[in-house]
Amino acid sequence: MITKIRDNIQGLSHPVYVTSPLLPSLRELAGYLKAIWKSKWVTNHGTFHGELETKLRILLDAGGISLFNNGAIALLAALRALDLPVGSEVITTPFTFPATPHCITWNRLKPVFCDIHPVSMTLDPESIEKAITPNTSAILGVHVYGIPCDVVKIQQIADRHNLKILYDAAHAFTTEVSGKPISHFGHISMFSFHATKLYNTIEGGCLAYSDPCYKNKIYYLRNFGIKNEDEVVDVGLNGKMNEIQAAIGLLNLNLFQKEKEKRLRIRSIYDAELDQIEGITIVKMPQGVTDSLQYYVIRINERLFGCSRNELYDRLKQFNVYSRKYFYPLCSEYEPYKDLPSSRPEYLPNANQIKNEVLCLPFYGDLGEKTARQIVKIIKAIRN
Ligand code: T4K
Repeated sequence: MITKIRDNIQGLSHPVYVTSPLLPSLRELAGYLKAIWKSKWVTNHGTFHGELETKLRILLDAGGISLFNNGAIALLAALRALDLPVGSEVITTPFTFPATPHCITWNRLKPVFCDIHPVSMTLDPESIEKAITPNTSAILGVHVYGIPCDVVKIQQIADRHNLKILYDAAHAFTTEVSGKPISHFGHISMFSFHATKLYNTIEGGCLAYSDPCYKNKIYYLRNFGIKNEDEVVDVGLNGKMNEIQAAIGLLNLNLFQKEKEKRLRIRSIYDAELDQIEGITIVKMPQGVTDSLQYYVIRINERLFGCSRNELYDRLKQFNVYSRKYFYPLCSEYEPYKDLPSSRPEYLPNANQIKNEVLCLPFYGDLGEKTARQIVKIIKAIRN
């Protein structure tokens, strides 16, 4: 397994990435494929699609669930479903994947970046308050790494200013806050089922909402606005999940709990070893929050650790460990957004600091406990 020796540190024999998709067995998948082939109903709200929507609605305890072909299109449709005035401002975080602000912009809305909390790394309620103008229509929070936004304070702010709340819960599948499912907060939540997510349909995602009024609206937005063969009632796009994706989703519903257990074991190895290293802070869930186990994130204090996050990231690669710097750079630094007034670094001090500290380590069930221990050894050796 171990092939390279550099500076007396043993590297991994093959590249190890930040994640690896959870896949059902080919034998089980073949059974589903046979059924799809037999029926010749391959997409457009098929049987497996319906079955998956029902099962997810129960699992996530949501009033309604609408499946999508990916998380970004789901988010795009969710913003549209909120009926926000064109050109109005949507307050969001710069510490996220580009899909978040892009969906705002595609809806002809204006993203306004707000700073994040120094510990939770989610939207800071105080910064939200300061960013509100008469043109603000909504708050789009991201439960980054599955850490919930300050949902209670955000609700209070939204109530005071009559704003809609949308949550990008791409990383927060099955997260609960004090026993309450994460999708119970805000008007609509988006979950991503991309291959890199703990629960996946290869590509896919869904919207979850409590108010049944969104069900029809989202249905039309997902399928060209088609109501029936004679009527098109909205400017919909094609966001439909196909039957093969839904079949993988059904099979992975049987696997994701086991995957969580395996990840818990990997997490405990990392926790036990990394907690003692000066300069490393392990990102942990706040009290009362169930961990979605989507990412294993550490923060590097360059002064105490002895090298920067970037140096650690580069050195790890030399040992076949491919960590990721999610979310560096900030979205506010990307070409389409860098000139926005809200992108100025002086308004986003926490985000600008945190972007240089975070590192997502390889984290998935099949990583193996031995490899996790070896990764820790490599990190310790790099530090010394
Ligand atoms: N909002 C947030 C907060 C998000 O994080 C995301 C997506 C979205 C919205 C949009 O949801 P989707 O439309 O994607 O459903 C990856 C994922 O593609 C993306 O879904 C995810 N967030 C983001 C954080 O990570 P990249 O560009 O980093 O992917 P990539 O291709 O570099 O893959 C990362 C690693 O995963 C690879 O180094 C190896 C492993 N991998 C990847 C793929 C695709 C595999 O082992 N097998 C694979 O098939 O974006």
